[in-house]
Amino acid sequence: MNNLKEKLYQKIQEHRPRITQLLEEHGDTVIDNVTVAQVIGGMRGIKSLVTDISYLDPFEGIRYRGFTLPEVLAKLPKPDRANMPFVEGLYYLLLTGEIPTKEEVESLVVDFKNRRVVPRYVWDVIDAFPSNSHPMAILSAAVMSLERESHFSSNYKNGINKMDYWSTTYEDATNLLAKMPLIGAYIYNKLYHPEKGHRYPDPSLDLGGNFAYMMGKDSPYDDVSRMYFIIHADHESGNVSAHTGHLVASSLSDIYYATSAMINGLAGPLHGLANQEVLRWLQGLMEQMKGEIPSEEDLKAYVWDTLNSGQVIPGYGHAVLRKTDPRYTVQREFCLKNMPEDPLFKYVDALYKVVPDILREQGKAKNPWPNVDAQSGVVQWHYGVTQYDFYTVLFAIGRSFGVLSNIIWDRALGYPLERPKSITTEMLEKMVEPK
Ligand code: CMX
Repeated sequence: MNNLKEKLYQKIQEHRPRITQLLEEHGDTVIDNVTVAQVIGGMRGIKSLVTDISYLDPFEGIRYRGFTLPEVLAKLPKPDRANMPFVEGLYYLLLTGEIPTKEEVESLVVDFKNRRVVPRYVWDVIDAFPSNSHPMAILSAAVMSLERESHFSSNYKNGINKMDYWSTTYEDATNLLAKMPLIGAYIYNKLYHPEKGHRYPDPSLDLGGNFAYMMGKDSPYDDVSRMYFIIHADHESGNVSAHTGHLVASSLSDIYYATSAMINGLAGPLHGLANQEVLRWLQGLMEQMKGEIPSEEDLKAYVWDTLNSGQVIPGYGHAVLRKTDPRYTVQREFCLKNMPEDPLFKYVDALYKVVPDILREQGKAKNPWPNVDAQSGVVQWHYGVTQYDFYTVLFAIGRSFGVLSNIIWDRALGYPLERPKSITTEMLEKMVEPK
C-alpha cells in the first residue's frame, strides 16, 4: 500500500465504530422534520446525507475537512515556483482530513503519473464524436468507456469481502482522477485545435502543470488549472453532481458509471453549465454595447431585460449559499492580482455592483449574491480558453475529486443503497387536510 492508502485505511478503521455506535444507540432519534414545501421543492435543506469531506455553511461557504478555501490554498504544499497548491495534495486532504507534507504529496504525484496512461480505445471513442458534439457528452462517454478497467467490478464478481470494497474503489478512483485531465485536454484539442494535434504528457509535471501543458498553455495557466480544480472539488453532498455520484454508486455500480452520471448532472444550465451561460450572457452585453463602456444604467437595463424575458441571471443565486460564494472571491482576488485590466473582468466587477440590488428588488431569488460561475469563465477567457462550451469539463475534472473521495468513504462505511420514499399528490393532499 502507498502512503495515502495506508493513512486512509487507518482513518477508515478509526471511523467505522462511530457509525456503528450512532446506528446502534441512536438509530431512532429524529434529527429533522420535512415540510410539504421541501417535498415539492427539490428536497431543499432536508438533512438526509452524511459526508465528512466538506460542509457548506450558507453564510460562510464551503469548508473542505474543516478548512476554508483560503486556508486550503495557503496550507497545501505547492510545486516549486507555483502560487497554487498541488491538486494531488487536495485529494490527500479530502480523503484523510490531514494536510500532507510536501514529501507525502510528491510521492502521490509520482503515483498519479504512474496511473495516467489512457488506453487507446478512449481516444477512439472521443474521435468518433462529431466535432459539433458538446464536450460534456464526449467526456461522459470517454469516462464510461473506461468501465472495463474497473478493479471493483472484476473483484466483486469474484466475491470480494464487503469490508474491502473501499480498497478497489480507491484504485479505480485514483486511476480515473489521474486520467481525467488528459482526457479533458484531448477533447479540447480535438474540438478546438485539431490542427495542433494531441500533446503527450510531460513526465516532469504535476497534474495541474501537465494539464496546462497538454492544453498548450503557458504559465500561469498551470496555476489557473490548480486553482480551478481545487475550488470546484466539492460542495457537500446534496448538489446535483455530488448527489448523483453518490446515488449511482450506492447500487454498487463502479465509479466509472457513477462519474459518468455525475458529469451528466453537472451538464445542466442550473448547475455546472452556468459558467458557460455567464460567458454567453456577458458576450451578449458586450455586443449590445458595440465596444462602448457600459454605464451603470446600461448594466441595470441589461439585467432587467434578462429577468423580464423570464430568464435567470447566470452566476447569481444558490440553493444553499446566502452570501457571496468564497469560490467567487478566490477567483476575483486572482483576477485583481493577475488581470485587473481584463475587459471581461471589468464587466463582471461592474455587474457585481448592480445585480444583487436588482435581484433583491425583484424579490424572487433567495440569494442575490454571485456564485462560483460568475467568475470562472472570465479567468479561462483571459488565458485564451474562449470556447465556453468547454468550461464545464474543467468543473467536472475538479468535481470528480470530491465525488470520488465521497464514494470511497461510502464504500468504507458501508452506506447502503439509497432509497427515499415517494408518495402521490393525493396522499399529500390528504395529509394536510384539516382534521
Ligand atoms: N436570476 C433570476 N432569478 C433567480 C435567480 C437568478 N440568478 N436565482 C434564483 N432565481 C429565482 C428562481 O428561478 C426561483 O424562481 P421561481 O419561483 O419563479 O421558480 C426563485 O428565484 C427562487 O429560487 P431560489 O430558491 O432562490 O433558488 P433555487 O434553489 O431554486 O435555485 C439556482 C438555485 C442556482 C438554480 C438559481 O439561483 C439559479 O437559477 N441561478 C442561476 C444559474 C446559476 O448560476 N447556477 C449555478 C449554481 C452554482 C453551482 O452549480 O454550484
